[in-house]
Amino acid sequence: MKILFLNGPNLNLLGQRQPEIYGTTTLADIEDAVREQAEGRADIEFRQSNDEGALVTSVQDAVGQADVVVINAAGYTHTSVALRDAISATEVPVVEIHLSNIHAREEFRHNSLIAPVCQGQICGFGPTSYILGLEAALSIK
Ligand code: CA2
Repeated sequence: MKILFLNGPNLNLLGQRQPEIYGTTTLADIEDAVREQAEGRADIEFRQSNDEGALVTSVQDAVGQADVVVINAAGYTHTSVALRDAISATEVPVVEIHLSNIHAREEFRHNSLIAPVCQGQICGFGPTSYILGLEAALSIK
C-alpha cells in the first residue's frame, strides 16, 4: 500500500511564517509524524510544490505509483480548475485535507473546487488533519 501526500503552494513556509495562523509545526515535522503513524501499514511519499502544473502532473502520474493520494492543495484548492480536472480524470482515490477549517475562514476559502471530485474532505485539525488523512486513505483500500 502506497500513499502519496501532495502539498501545494506556500506549505514549505509552515512553522517559519505566520505562526499565529498556521502554528509552529513545519512540513518536515508533519511528514515525520505521518511516517511514524504509517509504520508497517503503508509506504509514504511526501511532495510539496508551489507549481500548479507540477501538482497536476503528480496527480496524473499517481496511477500505478500510489494507491491513494492525500492532497493539501493550499491556495489552489479555491482556484484550480486544472487540478480538479486531473483529480476527476484519475482512477486513484484522492482525499482532500486542510490544516485550518476553510469553512470558518474568509468567504473565498469556503469553496473548494476539488471537493466534489475527492473521496472526502478533512479540515480544521491542524497537523492532525494529515494523520486523519492517512487513516482515511488506509480505510479506502
Ligand atoms: O488550511 C490549509 O491547510 C490551507 O490549505 C492552507 C492554505 C490556504 O490557502 C487554504 O485556504 C487552507 C495556505 C497555505 C500557506 O501556508 C503558509 C504557511 C506559513 C506562512 C504562510 C503560508
